[in-house]
Amino acid sequence: MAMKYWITAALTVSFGAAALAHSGATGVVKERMDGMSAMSKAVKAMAPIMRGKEDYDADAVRAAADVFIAHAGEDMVKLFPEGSDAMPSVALPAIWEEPEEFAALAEKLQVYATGLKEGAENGLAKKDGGGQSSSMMGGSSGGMMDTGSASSMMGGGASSMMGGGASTMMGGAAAGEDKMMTVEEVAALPTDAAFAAVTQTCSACHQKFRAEKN
Ligand code: HEC
Ligand SMILES: [Cu+2]
Repeated sequence: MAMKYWITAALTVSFGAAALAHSGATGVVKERMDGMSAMSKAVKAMAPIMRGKEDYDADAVRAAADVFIAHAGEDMVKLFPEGSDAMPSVALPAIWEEPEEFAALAEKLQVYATGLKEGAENGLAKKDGGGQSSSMMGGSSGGMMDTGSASSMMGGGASSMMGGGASTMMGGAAAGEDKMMTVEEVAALPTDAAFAAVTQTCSACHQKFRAEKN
């Protein structure tokens, strides 16, 4: 269920992007589009790994995380100077009407991508080969967000994590609720859940601050 969920999120992010042409974009608009496109490529490159279709590769995860980190936070925000929404940009004026929320999402991307990088050795929640992540699965059940420990975040194991916890968390993120995890909390997640948290942040921002199509 949640597996399907993050795959959908990843595809939305990357395919939504592919359709956009940025012919005619110049200056900061071109610069931010290039940054976004680089992130979209990184998301696409991760998809087969996160699905378990390719061998897990922590170095590749860290490389992708670095791409997100490089284009997030303040580095992203500064490429959106007030009023820079003329064609061919599909940036919405909401960016400058609610600058704190926009900046918070850019920051969230930075924090989650940093957590993704730091937890790159965790591996996928569901994997056959008994990697490190299996040791994280046995914890007692507990609130997802109220403690920072990996075991309580895992609740009753991978299935409850992926079935309930993650989707609740992601749903909250999509709704723009601000329950932001810390770097440490994200780093304690199975890597596919951390990746889902990252791509959900992309989608949350696009939903609110980017026109659907150009
Ligand atoms: C804080 C908000 C925010 C976050 C987070 C964000 N984006 Fe964007 N993204 C935008 C906005 C706004 C635009 C539209 C820019 C424009 O047209 O001027 C955009 C545009 C894009 C585009 C189209 C680029 C083009 O050439 O026109 C792609 C692709 C994209 N984002 C991918 C991503 C990915 C992948 C992530 C996450 C890893 C992400 N974005 C995170 C706000 C965000
Ligand atoms: Cu473009």
